[in-house]
Amino acid sequence: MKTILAETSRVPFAKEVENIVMTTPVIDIHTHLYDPAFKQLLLWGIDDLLVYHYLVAESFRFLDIPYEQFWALSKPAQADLIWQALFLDHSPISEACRGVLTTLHALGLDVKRRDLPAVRKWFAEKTVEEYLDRCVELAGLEKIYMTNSPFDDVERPVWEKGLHRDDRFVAGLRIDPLLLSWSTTAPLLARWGYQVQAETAPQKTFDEVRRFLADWTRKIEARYLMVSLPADFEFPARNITSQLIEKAVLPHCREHGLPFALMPGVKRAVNPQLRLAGDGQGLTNLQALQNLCAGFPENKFMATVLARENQHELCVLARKFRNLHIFGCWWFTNIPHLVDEITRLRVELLGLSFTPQHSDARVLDQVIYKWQHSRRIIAQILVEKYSALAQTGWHATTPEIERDVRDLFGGAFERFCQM
Ligand code: RAT
Ligand code: ZN
Repeated sequence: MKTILAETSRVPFAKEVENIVMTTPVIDIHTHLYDPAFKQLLLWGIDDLLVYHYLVAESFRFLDIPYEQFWALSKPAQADLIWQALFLDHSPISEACRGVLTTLHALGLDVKRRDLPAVRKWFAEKTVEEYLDRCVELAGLEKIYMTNSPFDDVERPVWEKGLHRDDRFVAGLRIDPLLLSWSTTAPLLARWGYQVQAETAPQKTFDEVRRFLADWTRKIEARYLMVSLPADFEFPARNITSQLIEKAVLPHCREHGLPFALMPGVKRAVNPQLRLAGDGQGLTNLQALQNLCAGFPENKFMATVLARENQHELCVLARKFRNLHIFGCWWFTNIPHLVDEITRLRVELLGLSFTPQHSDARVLDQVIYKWQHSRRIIAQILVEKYSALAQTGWHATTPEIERDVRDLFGGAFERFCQM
């Protein structure tokens, strides 16, 4: 009798938690989407969904055409090949394939017909404005963080000319070329009027890099600075990356009260022939992150790591340093199995003081599936955790659960930024 009662009282409770998690608005703290003012930089629609680099990599497991021949094709022709290889010739059960179908289904399209031309026709009738509203609504987004690079030749002129901004989009200043390719970036900065020297780096160079960062922080109203880092990243180290971080990036972030987001663990261009799809991952020595958090307590750091094997260590680091905010299941870790594992690790070690997910969407429509899939897993974990509390006699109330979910979906992150 007791068990039956416990079971029946659990069902409405689980439903309520699920409902809160599925409907609480999300602040998506890292994407590759753009404010529509950037025109063609904001990708959307079925062909862009199909040529997503996650799917390109998967399709080459089956395709036997030379890489160059694939890249020479038009986008719809590439999409046709990927559709054939990954959706028609085999069942689309990988996470990235499933994502396309979750998205189409949520939009009300009949995926069982397997009718790509009909899907294309449906998209052709949409305008970007109405479609953006629809995606934001279906994904339940409150804000979308962009990845903004002054080093991108298409993006930079838009900022320089000035734009009327959509206030759903906020900026993150991405600085990979500055920190990782100094020898080619220094001449660029010099051309843009900053007095930097590529070979020797006197204090004046670091001051000028700070001036560059301040100019762009102001121009785009950046909320944080961000870099992805190779798996062998070390700090401190006798190299220009380390010096630039210590003498330019960190003082800049302190002065402007901005977090510095590090994303270590990527091995760029493991197979260059796959282009954007050719990056791999590796284990990082997180001592570097520890050194940063411990050595610069006045700075705020954000981190997400690519290797599964680094996830536990990252949680432990976050327990030690309140100037570290961990976020997202990044890229190859954004698969249900690892989202479940990593989110459990984090909840059990950190409670609610982290951000479980970001979408990393490159194509607008992807926010629909990335958030739907992640929300389901997060809901399941929270149901279990609140149920475990209930067994002690501690019943989380609806307002408490709503507060907790708001924290996980951007509240904790925004508080961290304001600290
Ligand atoms: O997840 C991705 O789409 C990757 O290509 C990367 O963009 C990664 O997220 C990054 O920000 O470097
Ligand atoms: Zn990214």
